[in-house]
Amino acid sequence: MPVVHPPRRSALRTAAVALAVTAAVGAALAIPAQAASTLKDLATAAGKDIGFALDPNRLSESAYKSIADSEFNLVVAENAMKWDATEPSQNSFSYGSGDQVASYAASTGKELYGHTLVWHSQLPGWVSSLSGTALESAMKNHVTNVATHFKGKVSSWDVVNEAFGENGERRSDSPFQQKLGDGYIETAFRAARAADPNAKLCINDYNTDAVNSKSTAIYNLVRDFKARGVPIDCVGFQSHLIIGQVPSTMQQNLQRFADLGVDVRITELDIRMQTPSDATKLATQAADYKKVFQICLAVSRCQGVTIWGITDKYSWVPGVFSGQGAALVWDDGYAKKPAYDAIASAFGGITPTTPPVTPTTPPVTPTTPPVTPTTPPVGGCQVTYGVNQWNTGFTANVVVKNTSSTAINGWTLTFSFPAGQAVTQAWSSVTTQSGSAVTVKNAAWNGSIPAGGSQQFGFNGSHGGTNTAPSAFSLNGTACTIG
Ligand code: 9MR
Repeated sequence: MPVVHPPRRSALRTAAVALAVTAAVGAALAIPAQAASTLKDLATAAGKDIGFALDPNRLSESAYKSIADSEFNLVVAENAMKWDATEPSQNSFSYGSGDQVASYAASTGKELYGHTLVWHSQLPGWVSSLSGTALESAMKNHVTNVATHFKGKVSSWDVVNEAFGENGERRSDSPFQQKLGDGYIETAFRAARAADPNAKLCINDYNTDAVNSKSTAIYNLVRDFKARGVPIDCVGFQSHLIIGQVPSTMQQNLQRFADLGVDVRITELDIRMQTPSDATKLATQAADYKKVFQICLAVSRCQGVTIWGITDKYSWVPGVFSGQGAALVWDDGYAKKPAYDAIASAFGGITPTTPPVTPTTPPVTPTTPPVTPTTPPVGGCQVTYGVNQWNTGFTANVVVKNTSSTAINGWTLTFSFPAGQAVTQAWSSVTTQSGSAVTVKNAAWNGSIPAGGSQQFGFNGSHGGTNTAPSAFSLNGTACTIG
């Protein structure tokens, strides 16, 4: 009976690290012991990722490291896994900085997001000088090597970044587009799947947050890939925004992608303003940050929000948009801006389930199963089983809703696979399988389901060509309806 541990986020380890570091930061900054939960605690309790773009060279700065450690459950390399860093000359791979990011993720219990395999920018000159099969082979070789190197560490990859132009046409200044034509995206996704079948594969872009020509072009690409069985699991919306301009159609946009059967994620959030900042602009920015988080919370397939850095001091914005900046959540001196509390309030009503920690709390290993205090009978439940599949594999996203009038504290969901499917890797749960019978217990942090509320988990699985969905689910022994 394979025992499947949650790979995306080891909740207990994360909680232990978070709380220990929170205490340390609190001491360093003289925050009272009963200081509010960190953003990481809040996001984790809500079942969402909260990420940041890391420059590993900044970890030697104690304020940077303290915030990085305590406020985020996901990390992405701001630059360290890009082509110019990982393959500066042909077939000569250098993973020094990327490995630093991966080690940081592992040592702090954070999910590691991969950015990015194929992009026209930060691309060494030797790549753009190739064409035809030489370029295609070099692209496949790059994808294969990098995805293989980080296999088992990176949960999701931005396989292709910024492939589209503003009017929905393919970007014309990409050597891949110019020399390989439209098919290069599919080639890259197939190579990534072959190299790391368990990583989720995403396409990522900017100015796609609203329903517009560019996002519709990506929507059409995803729909086409799904129809033809080309592997794709997720879509990233960079969300490099300007204060006062969170698109009114953003939630609708994310939802329409989710309805195609892919996960969605805000991948590079920052919200810039004309500098200098003032109280009014910062208040607008705070409200905008809150809106973006609320949108992700409202779309069940939205995996989370990644902020493109920590401090305004190191943001890319002023270097590119002259006279603009102050786009992040911590200012140049690492003070929290109003956006911090606004993000926390977006998670309002979600109480972190992490227990209070004492200095003597022993370290918790990632393999420790969650403690399920009680599993009272459930009055009613609904299960929504969403699947995204390819030849012999699939990713399932399962939402468990408590339709009764009493809260559930600790849950076990059982179901049977009808067609020989097997779970290979699960997250946000502890999942076991015996024959066709699957038992899913809540993770430590998602055991509570308020009346009318829901929790979700997911897993990767294999199938033999037929992937019929389970026909019945029981929650704590009670049969659920299927949503
Ligand atoms: O933040 C990154 C900055 O340090 C780099 O100089 C820049 C080079 O292109 O890339 C920045 O990150 C970009 C990301 O990789 C893709 N989306 C846009 C981001 C901001 O430019």
